[in-house]
This record gives sequence, C-alpha cells and structure tokens, in this order.
Amino acid sequence: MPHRSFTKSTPSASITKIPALGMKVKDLSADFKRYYINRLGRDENCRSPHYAYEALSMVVSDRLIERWKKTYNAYREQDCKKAYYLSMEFLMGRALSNAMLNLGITDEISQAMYDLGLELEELIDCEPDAGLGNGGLGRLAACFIDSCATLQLPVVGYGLRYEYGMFSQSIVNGEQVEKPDHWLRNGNIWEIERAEYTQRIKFGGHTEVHTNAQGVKKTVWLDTHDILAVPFDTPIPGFQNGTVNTLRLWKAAAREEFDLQEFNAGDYAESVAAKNTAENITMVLYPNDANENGKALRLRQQYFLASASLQDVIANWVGRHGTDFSEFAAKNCFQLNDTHPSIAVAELMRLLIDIYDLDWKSAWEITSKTMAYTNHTLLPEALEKWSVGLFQALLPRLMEIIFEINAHFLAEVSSHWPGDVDRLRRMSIIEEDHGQQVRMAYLAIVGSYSVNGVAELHSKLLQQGLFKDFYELWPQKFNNKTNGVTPRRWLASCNPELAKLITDTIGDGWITDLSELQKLKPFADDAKFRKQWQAVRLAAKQRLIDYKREEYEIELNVNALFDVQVKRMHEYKRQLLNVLHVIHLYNRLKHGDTASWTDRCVLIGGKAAPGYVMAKKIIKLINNVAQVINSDPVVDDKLKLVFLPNYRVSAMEKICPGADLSEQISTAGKEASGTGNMKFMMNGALTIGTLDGANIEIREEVGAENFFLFGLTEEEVEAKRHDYDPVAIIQADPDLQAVMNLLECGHFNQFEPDIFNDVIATLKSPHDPWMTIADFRSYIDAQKQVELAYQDKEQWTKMSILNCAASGKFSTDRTISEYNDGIWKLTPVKV
Ligand code: HTE
Repeated sequence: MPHRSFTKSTPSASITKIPALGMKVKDLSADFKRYYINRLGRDENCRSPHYAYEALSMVVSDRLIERWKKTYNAYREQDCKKAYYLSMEFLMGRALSNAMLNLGITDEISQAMYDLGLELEELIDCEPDAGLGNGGLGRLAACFIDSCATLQLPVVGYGLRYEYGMFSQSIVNGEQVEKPDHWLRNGNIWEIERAEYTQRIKFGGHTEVHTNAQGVKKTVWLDTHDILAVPFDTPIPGFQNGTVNTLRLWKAAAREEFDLQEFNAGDYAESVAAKNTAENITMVLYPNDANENGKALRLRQQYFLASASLQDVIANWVGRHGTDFSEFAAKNCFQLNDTHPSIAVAELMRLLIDIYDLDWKSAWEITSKTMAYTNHTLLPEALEKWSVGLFQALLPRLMEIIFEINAHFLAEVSSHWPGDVDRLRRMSIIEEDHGQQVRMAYLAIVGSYSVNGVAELHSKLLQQGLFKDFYELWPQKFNNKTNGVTPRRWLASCNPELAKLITDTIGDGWITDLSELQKLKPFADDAKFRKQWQAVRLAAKQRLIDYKREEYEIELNVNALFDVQVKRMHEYKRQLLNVLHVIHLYNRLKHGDTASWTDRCVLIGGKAAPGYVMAKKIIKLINNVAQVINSDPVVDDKLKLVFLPNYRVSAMEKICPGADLSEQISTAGKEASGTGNMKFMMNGALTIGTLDGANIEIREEVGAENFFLFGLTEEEVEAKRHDYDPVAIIQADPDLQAVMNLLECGHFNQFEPDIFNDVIATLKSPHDPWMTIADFRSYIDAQKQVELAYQDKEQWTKMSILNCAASGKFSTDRTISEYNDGIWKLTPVKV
C-alpha cells in the first residue's frame, strides 16, 4: 500500500534519455563546483571540509545512480532468478572511496580535488561510518554484497535502517563509555527514499477462523497494530563492470490514517506521541555480538525485516506473474544471515496461505525450496530462543503457523525413527524444558533447503554436535562456505601503496581474481622486491602511528613489532591471554631478561556489549596495564601497550596495513570463522593463532612454517574440561606464577582495590569455559618464536610476502561463487 500517491503525474519515457555523465577531471571538477556553490551554498570562505565531502559524494553518487538504473533494467529484461540476503546487520563503513575505486575514477578525483586546493584524504575522513552492525557477521554481509555486484549476480541486500548504529566508544579513566551513534544527523548522500514501495506490517491482535462462501475455512489475523515499512536504497557498485546492485534498508513509520483518526477524536498530542512507539522499531541496533537478548523490541525488529522484505519480493512477483506461484521457488532465494531473520520461514507461509490462498502443502513446497540458512556461531548463549508467550502476544498468527510447521516436522521425524521419543523432544522446534520456547535455529533448518557453516571446522562441528540430529535426517542440506573479505576494500582501497606494488609486479588481475596473488610467491626470494615490500609496509606503519597520534600523546616506534588484536571484546576471543603475555614481557624487562629482545607495540581495540560486565572489565584491565607499562622508565621504547578506542570499519582500514602480527587466539572450537584474520593476512601480517575457525585454512594455505601455531585443539579442549586444574598449571609454571602474582598483588590497580578480583577468579576457575591458563605456556613459547623471527628481517619479509600471496582463497568473490554454485544458482547478468 503506497504511503504517498505517485499516480497523478507520470513522466514520459523520454525523461530517462539524457547524456552520460563525464568521467574526466574537468567534468568531475565542474560538477563538484556546481554542487558546492549552487546546491550547498558554500564558497571559498567555508572552513569545514564537510561540505566539500558532501559535494564530492554527490558527484560520485550521480555516476552510481546512472549505472544503477541500467542494472535494474537489465535484471528486469532478463527476468532472471534473484537472491535476497536477509540480514539484521550490514556493517558498511564508508562509501566514498569504495565508490570511486569501483567507478575507476580515483585518480581523476584526486587530481580534481588537488587542483581545487582540497585534500582528498581529509574529505574521505569526514564521512561517518555506516555502523549498522556489531562485528564479523555484519561486515561479512557488506563484503558479500560487494562481491555479488562484482560477480554481476542479481542479489539484493535487505536490512534495517537503524537511526542509531553501533555506539561510539570512548575511554574514560580506563573504562568504556558509550555514546549514541546518530550517524544520519548530517544527512546521508548515499541513500534514496523509495516511499512508493512502502509495506504494511502487522503486530498484535488475534486470529479467527472464518468460513468463506465456498465453505473453505480461513484464518484471519484481526485487530492488529500496523506499522509502515519505508525502504531506503543504497547503490552497491561492482568493480568497474557497470553493475550497481541494491541494498534496501527498511525504516519504521507510523500509519498516517491512524494518526488522523486520533486527531479527529481530539487526541492530537497523544497520537503524535504514539508515532514514537511505531518508529521505535528501527531506532537502534542492538549492540550484542554473539549474545542472546530476549527483548520484545528485538523480535519486533526481526519480524519487521522479514515481513517487509518478503512482501516487497512478492509484490514484485505478483506485479509480473500474477498470483501463480508455481515458478516462485525457481526464481527466488532467501539467504538467512543467522537465525535473526528466520521468522521469514513462517511469514512466507502466512503470505502464501492467508493472502494468496495456497494450501499448506503447496506453500510448504515453495517455502522449503526458497529459504537457505547460514549459522555463524556455536556459542549456546547466542542461539536464539523466543518464549511462546511473547510470540503469541506479538505475532499470534505466526505462532500458529510455527506450531503447525512443527507438527508436520515431528510427524516426519516419527516416521523416520518410530518410537524415539527422546529424539522428538530433542528436535522439536518448541523446547519444553523451561517453559515453552521457540528454537529459531531449528525453525530455520526445517524451513531451508541448505544449511551452512562459515569455515571447515565450524561446519564439521555443526554436523557432529549442535545439529547432529538434523544432519542424520537431512545430510544433503548441510554444507560449508568458508568466509572471505572483499579485496577491493581490504587491499586495493585501504592499502593503495601495497596494491600498486603488487599490480606493478603481477598485473591488476588480482583485484577480481585474488588467487592471482600466488604469482607473488617467487618474488619472496627476490631481494630487490623484498626491499620494496619493506618500504611500503614501513610507510603503512608510519601512517598507523600518525593516525594514532591524533587521539593519543603516545609515540610509537616504527621499527618495533606491531602486534595487533582488534575485534569485539569477548571472553572466548581471549584478549585476556594477550594481556597475560604483555605482563610476562613486562616481567622479563623488570628482571633484565632481555637477551634476544624484540621491541613491541601491542595494540588492542574493540567494543564490549554495554551489558557484558566481564568484557568491560577486560577493557579496564588493558588500560590499567598500559598505564603502568607505558610510564615505566625501565620499559622505555621496548614495550608499549595501547588500547585503540572506538574500533570500527574505517579504523581497520588504517590498522590492518600497518600490522606485523595478527592475534587470532580464541579458544579452539569457539570462533566460527573470523574475518579480521583474513584482512591482516592479505596485507602481509603474520598470524599467531589457535587451530580455530578459518585460522586452520589460513595455515593450510600459507604453510605451517609461515604461521605461529599454539594451543589446544578443539578435541583437546573438550577432553581437558573434565580435569582442568588451572591452579596446578600456575603452580607448575614460574613465568605464569609471576604474571599472576603481579595481577593478584594489585600492581595494576593500586588505588582501585579488588576491581580485578573477578577476572582473576575466572582465570583460576576449573570451570573457566575459555581455558585461558591451559594455553598460556604454549602461547608464550609461540610468541618467543615470533620475537626471534622478527629479528631476521629478510626472513620475516619473505613470510610476509608469502602470507599475502597465499591469501587468495579468502576473497568473498570465491565465497560468493560457492554460494552461487551450491545454493543460489543465479546466472550473472552483463550490464
Ligand atoms: C562469528 C565469526 C564469523 C562471523 O560471524 C560471527 N557470528 C556472530 N558474529 C560474528 O562475528 C554472531 C553475532 C550475533 C549472533 C550470532 C552470531 O563469531 C561471520 O567470522 O567467527 O561469519
């Protein structure tokens, strides 16, 4: 139902016949001036670079939109199969430099800005990050849609247009302080509102069974409180190929007629206030990564996304094919990014049955051939369960449908394993143990034709553990799709000097076929090339130092080993293990144990979920340890510890080119994949890591000799749980004892007594799920190997080159090709 009327004045087709926009320096420059002066009303007296950023973005955006229309028309003409990536998070970061790179006008724009006396870098830094995600899961979605556009696949991203994205983090007295991220405050050049495609979403009310004139019983969902979903589209350009795909984000809006009714009843102020309740739905991103939250508003967000997106696709379908859905599954596919949008399974059933009168069997045929589910974590605390009571109150019709899906499903299980009552209990979509709960992962598996994990180990563990019963029933549904990252943003754009060196050496084919990086391998033995590699990497480290200096007074030594761990703060990622190592190094310095010493800067960054007390404590500990170490004259330049505040996409673009060592030190079996690990590797960092997630595949690709491995394997972790005795391990290891002594005597919290007691207690607990102490010795030994390796500069450079050369597998172009070959089966469309 359109929210505005667009029928009165329809333009003739000739309106679209306009000359193509120029791509030369003079065209770009002329357009820039027109926007700056005539649209934004600024002149040479304007002191803020913000308006120059805006004008430049308009120039670039115009050129995207031109190609966007062509892509749209090409898809329309071919009536091709399409895939839809449904995700509660799209962590896009900044758009400007990415758009310039993909349009192939970076040099022209640089020249144009230079001629006008403007610093392009400064303009680029004016853009706020679109931080509509928490971490890896949301950034993966962003890399995926980038690769879909580069591979010319007809894929639409569907998500929510949060008014407030991921909070911005500052550090006060060593502690995290959250500030709301009002990223839209200064407007958003990159989006276009498409009110004409507004959808209506139902909440609340109740259901009744009515019998129609033909005597057919139909369920109707009545007395609902409806909310409008208004789409905002963002162009997603492929790499220099003319394709521009769409990211469609939904914003919640109050119904206008509802307001009017109340207004007439004299409740104007109340009715305007009620708008708030409606618009609350897309107000804020939940800042939890791999953490459950059972809040009603979150379930409303999930349904809002699923329903709006499905209605949008169906409206399109009906517009072209009428109400014949027989080909729907052959032409449409929904990829569910974790269970967050998995209510789409029930919603598609509802739309087909209640609105389009299909019978259950036909609707299920279509739904279960249209949905595909990706799991991103094994952590039990992240597995979504919604109480049946909440579900019934908020979405009564959906709850009925889920019960019916479950009944059909359990009948299938029964016929497969007659009499196996325990299996029925285990597999039921409804968990009965602690009050009735809907297991969203099971709904997703039952309703999908494909279920995948995000790295080899992760997918194996899903099949053997978490989803074992389902794997036994439907082995053919299960598959692996190892994650990746887009090489456009994560090498070509964020590290132009390294990109140029690579292109000068092996050509530029790597940008769209990252396996070509292999051609760098022989150059690892070329002394002249190594010199160039070192120079480029040193410059990147210097840039990282300069970037840091803006926020910190601390001076870092460019020749030190840059040892970096940036990611969400979570106990399983074990930032604590990193800190224990730093304290160990500090101890060595204090005791003059400096034979074979390598100077080191340890950089740690990441946000903690605001309610995650232990994660916040770890941030405080890092900052306190940093304070002590960085101000100790004995330590001097030999060791620095820095917490990088407000880690985000645009920060990683500056950090990953300058890292020497990438810390990937999660407890084995806990990090589903990791993707930061890939960004570092691509930019020539070496990894110190456990056999977890994609680390395993990184090590396979680069070879064991170019990777610093440590720690228990996943199987050893599980075996050790039964007799894990951290206190005994501490007693047996003098180095570890010394580290624990410093922590326990309050050396890092002299005027803040007891604040780290709970941190110390978890480390020493035999029930510590992350078993940090178990891996200490092996980690310290691996770090010693790092220290020695870094002293052989030529050898280190060789390993750095080989890491980059072996990173080809970790392009999302490869990942998306696998999704397409194995799951979506789309045909690329030339534009
Ligand atoms: C994994 C990470 C993986 C990434 O997905 C993660 N899963 C979540 N967040 C991640 O970063 C997640 C967040 C909320 C609920 C459920 C899962 O931890 C992309 O690389 O290892 O697949």
